[in-house]
Amino acid sequence: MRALSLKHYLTLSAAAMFGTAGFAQDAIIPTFDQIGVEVAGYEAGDPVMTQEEYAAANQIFFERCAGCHGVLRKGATGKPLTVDITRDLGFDYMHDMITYGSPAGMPNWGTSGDLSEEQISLMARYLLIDPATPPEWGMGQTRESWEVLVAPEDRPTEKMNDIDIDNIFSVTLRDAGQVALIDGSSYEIITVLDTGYAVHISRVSASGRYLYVIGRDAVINMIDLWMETPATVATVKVGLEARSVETSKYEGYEDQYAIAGAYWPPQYTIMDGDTLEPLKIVSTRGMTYDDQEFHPEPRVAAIVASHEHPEFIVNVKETGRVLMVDYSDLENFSVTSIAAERFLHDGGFDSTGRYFLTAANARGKVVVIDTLEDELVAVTETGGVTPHPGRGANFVHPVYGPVWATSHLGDDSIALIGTDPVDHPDQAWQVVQQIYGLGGGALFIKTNPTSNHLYIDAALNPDPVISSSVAVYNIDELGQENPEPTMLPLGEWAGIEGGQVRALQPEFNRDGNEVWFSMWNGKDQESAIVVVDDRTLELITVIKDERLITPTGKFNVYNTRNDIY
Ligand code: DHE
Repeated sequence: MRALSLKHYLTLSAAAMFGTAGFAQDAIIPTFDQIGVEVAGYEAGDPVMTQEEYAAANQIFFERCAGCHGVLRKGATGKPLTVDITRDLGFDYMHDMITYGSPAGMPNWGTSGDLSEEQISLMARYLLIDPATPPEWGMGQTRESWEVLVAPEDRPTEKMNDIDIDNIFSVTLRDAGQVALIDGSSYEIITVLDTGYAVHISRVSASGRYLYVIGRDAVINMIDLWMETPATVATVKVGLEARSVETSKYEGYEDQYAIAGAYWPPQYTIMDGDTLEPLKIVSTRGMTYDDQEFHPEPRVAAIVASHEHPEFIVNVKETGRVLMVDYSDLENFSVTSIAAERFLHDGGFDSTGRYFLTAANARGKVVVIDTLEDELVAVTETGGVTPHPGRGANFVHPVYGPVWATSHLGDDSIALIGTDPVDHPDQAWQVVQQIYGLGGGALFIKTNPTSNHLYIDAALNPDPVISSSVAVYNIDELGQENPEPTMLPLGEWAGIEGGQVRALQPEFNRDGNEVWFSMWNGKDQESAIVVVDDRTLELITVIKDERLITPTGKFNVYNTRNDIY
């Protein structure tokens, strides 16, 4: 059953990324005897597939498989699928694996009806031939894609609206290729803006004026919140597939630079913070941190902006390196490469903003980086399966002092990790307590400095009651033996008919007294946003609007720009 929910998570890399993006569809297709594999129904001299089948298989692979296995199939969250492995495993093994899935998280594409028998046979054959390499995306293409819609000199010199900008929520409308800006005070949609495909995250400039959003297709929109109605003032495409964007936050460099990380090509791009003009592109290809073998596809995962130095902190997934990218001199450019752990994914700061805690998710660990000293402090086993913190949650534990928490995609455990090496040195970077949410499939966890509550979703749980509910712990009760969470039945409160609603990503308002949840449903079904009173845990309102198509991530301007979570 868990496979179903994982599939929901992974069926995301869109056609927009590669399928029609200039990807070389013609390939030299070997015959079955050339690859040394027998497949019933085919002669030894038959090609493994036709050119048309190859094009169709490329599309399916990028849409369904690349997020986990990697474009070059070197493996990350999913197993490696290079031909030395797949030819040994053989056609029948892969056919069965694609059909039935595995308890380790491989979705059951066949028995779920997502792929037809014909498509499964095609994909099992496709895996027997070398992966297609999508095109590179260098400065030429990046500059060509760059567009300034409103030049800095034509933008307002003061705020032209009476919106409380700090309390705007930027909400991803995933399958619509849009973001909605919602006023956190009136719950009204201020505007809906077209963006790249399936915006992954929103980040805010240090001043709070500009909002940057990045689609999976690596298109960035820079939105000016001072305009009468906030609108896009610049766009650029930094690759074919991407997940992260951030802006310079260090004193003296506020709003000066933006950075985006790409999954393909594996690289990051530093841009002018006012116009998105691309200034520098740096490849992340290189050696894995441990066995020091070359990796051709080390994807850029989370990026945060240091408060201690003029640096971006860049997670490189496959090589397991955290890069401290110094943006103070882009000509004489320097990067400190910290050997950490493989499969770095998401993460956030501790409450002081000095330490960056990030999940090496496929290794079940959290890596801690000291951003003042630019060094690795700890690699901590979380005790759960596939930690997935989002940016995590910081609070003061009644017994152990300051902690940072992560939930897990693969089980219901929540790890609380001590973050105070000065007053609680024995607990620092250790799991001090494990508590439990509603079930596996948890993606995000959140609290706020003004709150006594810790919220944990279970958005990918296969049970619709659990996936549409959240667990809430009273922080001051965490010192008791076996503390129990309260379950909030958000799905019931939202009153949505049809589909499997997933309550996703708690996000606080500016004042920290309300918490918002996306009620994420299918593209053709009703979705909503549920707003809960943090102090009473009662429903405040349900935001419904036909424009709210597949809302996923939500980012409150104030909390996002100040790293409050
Ligand atoms: Fe995310 C954050 C990658 C699937 C919603 N996601 C991130 C980050 C990365 C990432 C690297 C951290 C960015 C940062 O902080 O700079 N996500 C991936 C994937 O590779 C993956 C597993 C598969 C894929 O093909 O994309 C994936 N993510 C999803 C989803 O299915 C989600 C639930 C819905 C959606 O909109 O696509 C989803 N991811 C999010 C959200 C965040 C995120 C809401 C930001 C959380 C935060 O609070 O900062």
